[in-house]
Amino acid sequence: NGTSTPAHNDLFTVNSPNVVYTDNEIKSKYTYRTTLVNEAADGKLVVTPKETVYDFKTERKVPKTGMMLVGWGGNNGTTVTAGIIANRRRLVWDTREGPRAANYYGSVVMGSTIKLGTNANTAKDVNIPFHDILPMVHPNDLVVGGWDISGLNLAAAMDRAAVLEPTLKAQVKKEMAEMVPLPSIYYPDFIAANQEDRADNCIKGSKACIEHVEQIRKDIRDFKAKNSLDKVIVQWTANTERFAELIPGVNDTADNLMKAIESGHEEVAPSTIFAVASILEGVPFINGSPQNTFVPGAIELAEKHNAFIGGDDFKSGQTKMKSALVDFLISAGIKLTSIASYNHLGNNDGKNLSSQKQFRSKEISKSNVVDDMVEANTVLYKEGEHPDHTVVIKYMPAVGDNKRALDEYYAEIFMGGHQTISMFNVCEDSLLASPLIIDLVLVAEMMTRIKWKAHSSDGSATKDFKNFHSVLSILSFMLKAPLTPPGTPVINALAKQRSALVNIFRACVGLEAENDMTLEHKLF
Ligand code: NAI
Ligand code: DG6
Repeated sequence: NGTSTPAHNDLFTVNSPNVVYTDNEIKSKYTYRTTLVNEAADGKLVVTPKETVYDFKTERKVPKTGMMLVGWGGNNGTTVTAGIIANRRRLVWDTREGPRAANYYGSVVMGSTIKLGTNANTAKDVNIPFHDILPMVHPNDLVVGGWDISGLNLAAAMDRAAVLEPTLKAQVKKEMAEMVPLPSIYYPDFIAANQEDRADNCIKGSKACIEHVEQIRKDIRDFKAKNSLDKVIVQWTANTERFAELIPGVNDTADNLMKAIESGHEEVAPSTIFAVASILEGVPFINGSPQNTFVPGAIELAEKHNAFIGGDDFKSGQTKMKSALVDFLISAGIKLTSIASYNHLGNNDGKNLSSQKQFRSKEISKSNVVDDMVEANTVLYKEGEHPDHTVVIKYMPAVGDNKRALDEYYAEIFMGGHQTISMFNVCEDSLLASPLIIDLVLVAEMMTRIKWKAHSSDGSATKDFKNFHSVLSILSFMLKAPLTPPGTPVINALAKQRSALVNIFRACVGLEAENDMTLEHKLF
């Protein structure tokens, strides 16, 4: 269960004076080209190309990595765990449609490719698995553990989730039965009252306290030591909490948040306790649910400790489609005027979301996902103008994990005409979310091994190599409401999110950002 790879066996090497390989590192020099726009006194725009030269260095040793999930015994937690075991053991199982084999479909890292370049002889594109662009952890090597307020072992919890085929479950049952979630912290006011009957595995105390932070820190350290891990990543895939109230003096700064925890303030959520514990332990923490875990004080704490955080809310089925489709409509010059999004589901997530305060957290994260695309198109939309956007979620136990999402997109087209797109999207919730959990861990881990330095004459030079900003906005592709460093823009458009991820990784091996000009095929 988990191996340590001493050095990466590169699929390719870059032949350039800007790229140096040492035993331990890949070093690249990369020229980042942007465009600055100034408004002159006469109102005209003056546009100046800008270049900044960066050095990147990437650690080549792939660490033995642990993934600790909060909410391990839930639908996502059990499905991702069984999926990793099935892949590691290359399992094949029977279904009524024939045999099925383990795969990582739906993981951008494991299931998609990157164009490396053009074949020097045939001029055809050469594409490589995304996973091979940098020396990344393989998900089969992840050691999985975590916490849950429900004490069922993972085999029983997998049965409760009712997601996977019985023929697959039978093959992983023995291994999963030996996995038991650690007791967790449960503050009943933060999740729906209808979850109370599964809360049988709780650490004493029903509001924030420093002992809870210390217990979670100890759990992380013990897990790391027991499994001889180099690194651990913690991820929240537990129930959606209500939003915590933002109160000056309580959660507005790092110091106030720590004082609020010490004094047992009622507005500190369990997810924030996990975030604080991870930050203090120097372990990346990712929030896969929509609540405001990262209150300003938690973000400041992460910055202070140079720790990585990412969030919020996995972008799996309906919203992923939305962030691709709306980008297409608006970038095609079609004026989207309303989006009506309805979905019903019957899993425990849906049960929790049938409570108004928890639904409100999800409604917020699902509603803001088109803002950047609308704001960017000043031809179609006046300042402040926005398409109508409604989000409805209903709990229908019968459909279980097979969420049904119905969306109507209504748009104005040429000469007063209308285009209506109606979509029926069956999103097998946990099967779509599980690969995202893996991607978030793999990319977050990779980011802990990349350092940068700027050497430039425009004042942005840095003397020493540094980490990326604590808030890992590079994870946006997998998230509905991407957290970004304070004061920086949020990108929701799916293609832009992917392009940021791919191109930052390319820069680390000294390759130009992917562009689709293909001049080599257009100029003869
Ligand atoms: P689930 O309800 O099956 O699992 C959540 C688990 O968290 C449960 O086992 C519960 O006992 C546990 N839990 C609750 N509070 C806890 C705490 N304080 N500490 C430890 N464990 C705790 O839900 P599911 O389907 O696995 O989803 C998990 C989360 O991911 C939800 O918040 C959901 O909204 C979010 N999400 C799910 C997506 C999907 O497609 N499945 C996509 C986007 C977000
Ligand atoms: C229903 O909206 C419940 C939610 O937890 C979603 O299943 C989850 O957030 C995934 O949403 P989406 O919009 O990414 O499919």
